[in-house]
Amino acid sequence: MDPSGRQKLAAALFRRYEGNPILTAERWPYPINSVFNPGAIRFNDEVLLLNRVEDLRGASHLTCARSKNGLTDWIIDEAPTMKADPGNKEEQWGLEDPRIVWLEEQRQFAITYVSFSEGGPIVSLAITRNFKTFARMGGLLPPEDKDACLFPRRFNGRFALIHRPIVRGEAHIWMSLSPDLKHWGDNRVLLKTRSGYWDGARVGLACQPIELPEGWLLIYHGVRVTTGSHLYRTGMALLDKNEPWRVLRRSEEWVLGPKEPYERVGDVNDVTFVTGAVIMPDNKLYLYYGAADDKVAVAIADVDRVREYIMACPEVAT
Ligand code: BMA
Repeated sequence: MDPSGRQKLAAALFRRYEGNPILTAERWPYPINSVFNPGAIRFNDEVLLLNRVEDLRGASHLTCARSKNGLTDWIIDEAPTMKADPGNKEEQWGLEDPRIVWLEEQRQFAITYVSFSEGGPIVSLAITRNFKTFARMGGLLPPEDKDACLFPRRFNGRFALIHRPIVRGEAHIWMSLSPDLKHWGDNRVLLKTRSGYWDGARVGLACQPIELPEGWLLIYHGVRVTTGSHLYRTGMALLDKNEPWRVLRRSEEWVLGPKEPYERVGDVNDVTFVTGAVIMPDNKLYLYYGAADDKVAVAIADVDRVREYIMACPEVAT
């Protein structure tokens, strides 16, 4: 496929749900400032969003919302589902940006979220079966680290974590491996920022990795810094199925970026920040994202079109 054919496919890949935004502070069961950046998973035949909710002091906690069709009739927990523990220095300034994955071996859900510790943001892990009680497993790696998710299973005996530490001021996506979800090593850069591109300033994982016949679809955010704002957009890469530390392909262009008024204007303007994905029974990919850091929206793509698109993206030299 020539680049202009591919760019056409990229521009038409996602359709925004016409009822966006789907969750807002105005329609929340208790007083809050904003709701955004939700983890998403299918649970008991529903779509479950674990939302980042910013309270009226400016600290975040996590609250569940559930819907049968993933679009309307959301049932929202009446009180915070997972709150920061005030006695725990790891969580001093709240909990943010969860990603959810089903761990096949443990038969439980793993939630990787950002804890705001004394020393800066760190990636923490919690395990749950029911999204009511959560076993906290603590911080995984030193600050400053964000945008993390596990894969559903081990590779060559080890769990793999995608995350985004800041190293020498640079914000690339990394992968680390662990035999036990506690001791992490073999840290390596997975995907770098591309200077001059839309993802030149920062990159970070978006939602949980998605398994396709071709490999793991890595959806990520990229940032361009302009005189007016930080533009947060979404791109894709393809990782090897058995050795996900090998990047096979990467999109040149973004597939979702701030365009609609609810994405352009909010607490932080010009942000589309994807954190959750589900594949629905009709083979549609629903991407859930924070819009302008104060509401939740959803964009929908056909999984077969996504596969066609990522296979049309340039191969990455390894
Ligand atoms: C990132 C994170 C996200 C936020 C985004 C845009 O660094 O802090 O929580 O949505 O910036 O402001």
